[in-house]
Amino acid sequence: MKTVFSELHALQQVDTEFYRGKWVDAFEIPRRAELVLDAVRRADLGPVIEPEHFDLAPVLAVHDPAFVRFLETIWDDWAKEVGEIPAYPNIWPPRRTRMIPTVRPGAELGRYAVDMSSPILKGTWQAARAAVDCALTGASLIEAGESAAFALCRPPGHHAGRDYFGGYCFLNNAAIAAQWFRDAGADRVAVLDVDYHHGNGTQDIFYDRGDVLTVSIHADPVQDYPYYIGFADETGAGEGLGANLNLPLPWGSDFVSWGSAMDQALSRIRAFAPDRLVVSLGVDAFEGDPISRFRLQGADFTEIGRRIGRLGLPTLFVLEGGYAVAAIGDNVVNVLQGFQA
Ligand code: Q9C
Ligand code: ZN
Repeated sequence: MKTVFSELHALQQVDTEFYRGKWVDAFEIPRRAELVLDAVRRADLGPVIEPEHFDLAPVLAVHDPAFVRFLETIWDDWAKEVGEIPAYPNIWPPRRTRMIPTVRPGAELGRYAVDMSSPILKGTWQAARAAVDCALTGASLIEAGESAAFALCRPPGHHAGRDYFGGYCFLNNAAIAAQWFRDAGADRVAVLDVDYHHGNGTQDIFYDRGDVLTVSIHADPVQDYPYYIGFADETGAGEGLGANLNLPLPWGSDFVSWGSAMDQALSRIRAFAPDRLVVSLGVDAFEGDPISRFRLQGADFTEIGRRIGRLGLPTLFVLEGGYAVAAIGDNVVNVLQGFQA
C-alpha cells in the first residue's frame, strides 16, 4: 500500500511539555514521524508519496468556521502581542459562559484549547494542513480504486473536536477523511480508533449522525486522558443513536482483554456494513509507551492489522499517537503488514 507523507510535519516542534506540574521533554516530537517513515521504507511496504494540496472545504465540512479561522490567524495575533514564543492558554471559560469574541489572543486560545499539550507555533497551521492533505490524499487513492492507504499524519488529529483542539491535535485528520468519503459518495463510513486514548474529537464530530459509525477502544476515562468523555454509555444522539461505541478498558489491560474488545468493535462494524473504513492508528497501547498504561506487545499489532484486514473493506489508516519512539516504527508497520497478510 502507498504511504502519504509530508516533511511539513516538522513545523510542529516543541522541546518541552507541561506534565504533572513540570516542564519535561516533549512526547509528541517530529522524530516519531521520521521513525515511522524509516520503518515503512525498511519494510518495503510500498511507495511513499507527497500529498496533494486540498482547499479548506473538507476541513470546514467537519470543523466550526470560527474555530478554523482562529487556528489560521492566532499565531500572528499572539506574536504581535506577546512575541514569537509558543502560544499557550492560561485561562479557560467556565461552564455556562457565552461565546463572545475578545480582542486578546490569550483569551481566544483558552476558548478553543482543552489542555496545555498543544501549543500554537509559527508553523502549526501549515503542519496541521499538511497532515489533513496526507489524510485526504490517502482517501483519494482509495476512491481511485486502491484497497488501502496509509496517511502518515503528524500532528495527530483524533482529539480535535468540531470547535476545540488539544491532546497534540489541531485538525481531525481522520474525521475530515471520513466526511470526505461521504461527500465522494460512500453511504456509510466507519471510524475505528485503536489509539490508547479515546477518540473524543471524532466522537464529538459525528455524535448525532447515523451515517458515520465511530468506535473507540481506549483507557477508561476515569483513569486517563481525555477524561470526562469516552464512557461506555455514550452511544450517540438523535439520528446517531447506536452509531457510537466506546470500549473503555482499565490500566494494565493486555491483548487478552484488548483483543476481545476489538472483536466487539469488529462485529459492530460488520453489522453497520460500511462502504469505507478509516482507522485512527495510534500505537500507544504498546507496553513500552511512556505516557500510557496498556500492555500490548509488538506481535499484537500484527494481529490487530490481520483482524482489520478480515473486514475486507477499503481502509484508510491515519496515524495518531504512539510515544515509545524506539518501537513506534515496528508497531505501525506490524499493523499495516498484518492487514496485508
Ligand atoms: N503528557 C494522542 O495520543 N497529555 N494524544 C497526557 C502526558 C495528553 C495524547 C499527559 C495526551 C494526548 C494523539
Ligand atoms: Zn493516544
